[in-house]
Amino acid sequence: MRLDIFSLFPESFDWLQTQRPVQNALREGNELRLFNYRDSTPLSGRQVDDAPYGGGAGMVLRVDVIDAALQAAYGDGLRPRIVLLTPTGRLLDDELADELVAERHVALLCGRYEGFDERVHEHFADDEVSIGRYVLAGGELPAMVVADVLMRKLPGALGNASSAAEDSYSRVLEGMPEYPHYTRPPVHRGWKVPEVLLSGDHEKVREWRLERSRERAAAFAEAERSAHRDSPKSASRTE
Ligand code: 6GU
Repeated sequence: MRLDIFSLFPESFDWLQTQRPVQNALREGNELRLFNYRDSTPLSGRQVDDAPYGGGAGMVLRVDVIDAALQAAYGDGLRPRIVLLTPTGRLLDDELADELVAERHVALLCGRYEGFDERVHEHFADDEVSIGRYVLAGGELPAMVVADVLMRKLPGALGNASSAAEDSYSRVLEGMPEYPHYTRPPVHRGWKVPEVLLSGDHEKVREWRLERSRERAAAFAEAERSAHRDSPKSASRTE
């Protein structure tokens, strides 16, 4: 796939590009490109933002600046699936990641300041994605999260032996968390590795792991139910 990231701080993605799964994915023919809104802005002094109409704190990324960035990157040609990173977007999960990684070409647009002019949402965004219900200073960290989760799903990204297909929350695990892992030493401070893992009985190991995944899934579900019960939103409900 081809992944394009638009940001005011493209250099913040340097670290991401040193990561092994990303490097593997790129070697397999995938592409990661970075764009700086300032490089294509039609405004003088590399300006990209402006004060909000109607007043208020903060600055807003201008729609003409976003338009120019997309125009500079794609011209009038085929546009990628355009994903805005915004704290109010659709929550990122494994299902959304699978949906995005199936695309041939995706663009992630990072916001800063108070966000994008609303017309960017209306006229350019195919999707709006959030990585959680809290507000970060900008879309760069979320874009790295999205890029990481997408890249590791690409064939060859994790090396020969492993695959993201069996990760926690994947379809293979029926959306369940992964089972626990152990390695040497077999005993540390009296803390033992479960006997079955040392037994060499592959069928028993498989059953044990599935059972642990189910246990964790049940514990997760219970934790979510209790979080929901205790949330201020559900307190006002009569159900
Ligand atoms: Cl995508 N952006 C910002 N600024 N904050 C966030 C977020 C995105 N997702 C969660 N918090």
